[in-house]
Amino acid sequence: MTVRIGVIGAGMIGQEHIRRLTDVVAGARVTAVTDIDGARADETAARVGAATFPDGPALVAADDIDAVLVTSWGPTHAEHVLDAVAAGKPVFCEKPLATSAEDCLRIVEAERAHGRRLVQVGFMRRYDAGYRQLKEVLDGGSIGPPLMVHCAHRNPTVPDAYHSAMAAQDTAVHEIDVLRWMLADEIVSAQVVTPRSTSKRFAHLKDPQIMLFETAKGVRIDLEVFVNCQYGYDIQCETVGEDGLVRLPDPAAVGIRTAGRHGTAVLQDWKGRFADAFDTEFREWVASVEAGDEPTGPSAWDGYAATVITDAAVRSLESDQQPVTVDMKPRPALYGGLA
Ligand code: NAD
Ligand code: ISE
Repeated sequence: MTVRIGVIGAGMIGQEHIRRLTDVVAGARVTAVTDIDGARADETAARVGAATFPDGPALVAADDIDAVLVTSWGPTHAEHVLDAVAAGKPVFCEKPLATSAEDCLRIVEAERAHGRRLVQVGFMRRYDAGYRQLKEVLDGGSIGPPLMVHCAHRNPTVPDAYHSAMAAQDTAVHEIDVLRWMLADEIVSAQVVTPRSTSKRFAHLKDPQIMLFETAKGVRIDLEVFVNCQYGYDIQCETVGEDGLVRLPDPAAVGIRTAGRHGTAVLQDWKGRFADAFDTEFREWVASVEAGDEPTGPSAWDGYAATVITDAAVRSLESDQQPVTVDMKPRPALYGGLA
């Protein structure tokens, strides 16, 4: 069976995923596209031989769409995901699941009422080979119980619309998800402190930021988010345990020796850094839809948890930079235990 996918939002990542579903992932076809920019929807649909729909609700309701991909702006995610759940269709939603904890909980409740999982959230780092190796080492126990995690998330630059709260909501949210999964532990408090800001961007943007998280088991996480670091896209993660440490590998790159120097190029964006992770993420999601199984990737609950934790980080940043307790509801049985 070929899974017929309808895409809501044909912007930057929508185009990436449409290309991936068309050229890379077997067993899937993009058969419908909608975008509030009608010309963009028409041009994209024509390119892949899909139909154009006037809006999200019409696309979700169409009988010949098996599954839905939501890649529109964050504030619109909740309505499209809720429509898909109401129609009983599997839905892959790019992060964030929704922009408020209340909307995330509405999705969780709708899915619980449906009785099985339909929603997967686009936290692609769980599919990155390096993070998967990190988790294997932690689960294998060779470095002992984890005590501390040191991370950095650096972007060379960000668009003008990026504001200080987005360091947590848009950027650190990836570490928040992948560390909950990797450690199989819940984040219970968040604090954001700000060093001197870079002079390379607007004075109102607090960049870099240092985020400090604590887990239920007492693991301490420090995360540097620096989104105008200039030199490249750089993701670092080192976990220190009782008996050793494990570090995320840098992406493979040739070493170049020239003009008295030795070095490797640094990637410039998340598209290149996580290209393989995105491919694996969609292969596994399409396979689950094709088999009629529940998705195994990040759930609506994980989307809710990430939003509640980023809310706590933003409250810390915007108040007195003190630790803020994460106020999370009890986890429903539908979502099992922490992975
Ligand atoms: P974008 O602005 O480039 O594209 C969004 C598109 O959605 C636009 O074409 C817009 O016209 C359309 N749109 C908005 N609301 C719509 C609606 N209700 N119905 C139909 N079309 C609608 O944005 P983007 O950079 O592609 O980001 C989209 C989402 O993907 C965001 O939630 C973002 O956080 C997420 N994202 C994830 C990653 C990742 O690493 N996983 C990377 C980038 C973006
Ligand atoms: C962007 O939206 C992403 O999701 C990228 O993965 C992240 O690195 C970047 O900081 C965000 O702006």
